[in-house]
Amino acid sequence: MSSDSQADIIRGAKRPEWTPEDGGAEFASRVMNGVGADETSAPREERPASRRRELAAADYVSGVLSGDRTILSRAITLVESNSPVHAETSSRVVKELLPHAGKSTRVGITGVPGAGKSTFIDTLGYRLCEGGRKVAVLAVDPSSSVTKGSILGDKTRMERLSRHRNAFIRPSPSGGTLGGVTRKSRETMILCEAAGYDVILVETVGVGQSEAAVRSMVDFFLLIVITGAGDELQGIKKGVMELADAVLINKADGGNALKAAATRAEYDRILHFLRPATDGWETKAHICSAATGVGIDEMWNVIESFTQTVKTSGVFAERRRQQTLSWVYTMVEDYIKQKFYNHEAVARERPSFETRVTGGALSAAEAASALIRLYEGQVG
Ligand SMILES: Nc1nc2c(ncn2[C@@H]2O[C@H](COP(=O)(O)OP(=O)(O)OP(=O)(O)O)[C@@H](O)[C@H]2O)c(=O)[nH]1
Ligand SMILES: [Mg+2]
Repeated sequence: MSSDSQADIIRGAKRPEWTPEDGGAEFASRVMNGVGADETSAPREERPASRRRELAAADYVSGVLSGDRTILSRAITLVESNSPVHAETSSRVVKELLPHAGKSTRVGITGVPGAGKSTFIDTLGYRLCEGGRKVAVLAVDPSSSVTKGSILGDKTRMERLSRHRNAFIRPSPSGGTLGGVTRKSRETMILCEAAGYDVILVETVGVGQSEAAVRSMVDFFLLIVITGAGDELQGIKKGVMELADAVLINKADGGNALKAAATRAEYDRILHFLRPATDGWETKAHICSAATGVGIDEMWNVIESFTQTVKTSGVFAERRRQQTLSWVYTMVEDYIKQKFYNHEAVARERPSFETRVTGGALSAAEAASALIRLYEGQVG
């Protein structure tokens, strides 16, 4: 690849022509396109056999365990696949890797667009990698089937981290419902852990719906905000604040530094009245600049101190148990939802029901029960 086109890619102006597995050695970790919906249903064996030999479950397992990032990428592509052809191998791989997973610190990061989530991940992740940790970055974006590969633009923001040999960056899987995306992200997390990544940073990309999903798969949930109290503060839903184990006021640099201190006090006041997200842990506000690096180490110290506290109290293990259970039901719900919306009669009749409901001819409850009757095959 010429250095020109590489620069284009880094600026986000151009998509790389390589796929995760074929990526050049110039990138220690590869920011890859998500698996597109069509790509998933048209599996990879369509590629020339010489380039893409099918791997058996055992090859995936041993490759991931040995930390082979090419195999790890392929294993993730496998678990992200919606194709029934891959389902069996995929579930065998996950099952065999499960006992080797679970030892990382899982951190979810949310915040309004532009708050600096990606920049924070770049700065923190790079420091952790330099300190000898292995960092995997995932994104959860339920809308990514539309804005496919949106994290690619984040390459600009995670440029330093993406080049570090201890880092692995994986964009949001695309296609399907939030439940489906959550399943894929959880399984991706397990594969990364089995490959030796000991810090998993998950960025929520979609606004509004992915917070709870990400909260349900991480140990520590961080809300990144920017300076300015009052109106801006009100813009953040109380519900999201209640999920957070820390609020981080970013961009505390230049003329913003003083304002950040005031914002922090304001958040602390509000947090004081909210129910903490984690038993035995008080959610507090902190300050950093992801751009200059001020406050980043302190934030990591908070995360470590959190982990220690909840491990000692047993809250950590209990949360992970609950998360595993909720994972089961997320998958069940996802399955049922998909069946419902893919049901022929339901799909055919939905537009007409929607017109009648919005036009006032039917109540919402009537439309719902009629659709359910259709689904259950009862006429009338
Ligand atoms: N001054 C300053 N700018 C920052 C800081 N952190 C991020 N930025 C800038 O803020 C903009 C948004 O940063 P991102 O890291 O992309 O924010 P994000 O929250 O990931 O945004 P989305 O992924 O679009 O939701 C970029 O122009 C960054 O350079 C900071 O600490 N200080
Ligand atoms: Mg971002």
